Amino acid sequence: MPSLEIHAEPEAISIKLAKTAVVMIDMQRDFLEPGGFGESLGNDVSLLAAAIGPCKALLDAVRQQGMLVIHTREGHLPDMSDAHKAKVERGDPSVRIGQMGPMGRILIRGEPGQDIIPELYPQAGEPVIDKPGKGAFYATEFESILQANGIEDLIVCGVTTEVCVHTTIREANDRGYRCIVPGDCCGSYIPEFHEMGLRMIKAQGGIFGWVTDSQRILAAMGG
Ligand code: TIU
Repeated sequence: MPSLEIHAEPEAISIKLAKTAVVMIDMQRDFLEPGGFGESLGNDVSLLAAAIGPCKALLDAVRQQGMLVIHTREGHLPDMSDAHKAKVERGDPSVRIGQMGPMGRILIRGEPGQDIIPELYPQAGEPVIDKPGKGAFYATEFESILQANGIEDLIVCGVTTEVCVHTTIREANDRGYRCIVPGDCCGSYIPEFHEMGLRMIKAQGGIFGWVTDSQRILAAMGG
């Protein structure tokens, strides 16, 4: 597989396709559709819809290149033994984690709401990481999959920019992975946090990583 030079801020970055994974963070019905966890927290979930099209275009292109695609889903075991009290009892949501909503029990593995939206559904063979926390590395097999595949760099997409995407990028950065973030493939319920989240990644010489967009990645692939 070839290398690619991707235009990005704070500077262009060269990646080897065979050593780069595309990570789709938590593109789940619980965050993107009404009646799920995101809405229970008081959010307007329609704000995340803009990321779906760019993610789909990127997925189509990287699958054609044969790149490794990994999906994550935030969620807990049905007995909630992996859900900290501090998380479950947080705030004043309309429906708490584990309680029944229109898409099944909120943020519980195996429930319809916890699954990935149909538009971005994983293809056969693509790893799906169920994670109890905000970051993809905490209490999951994510890093062992990266290591087994010789992955050095990550293209990180998903929701929400300043929560699970940022936590994963910070975890990855500390473990030596270079993170490239197409901003239009991410989204937040709080638009200014999306903007600031992207600025935080690329500031100070790229303190957490590189910020680009789906068009610049597709252009680098010749598409
Ligand atoms: N609430 C919020 O913005 N996000 C989360 O709770 N999880 C993820 O970001 N996936």
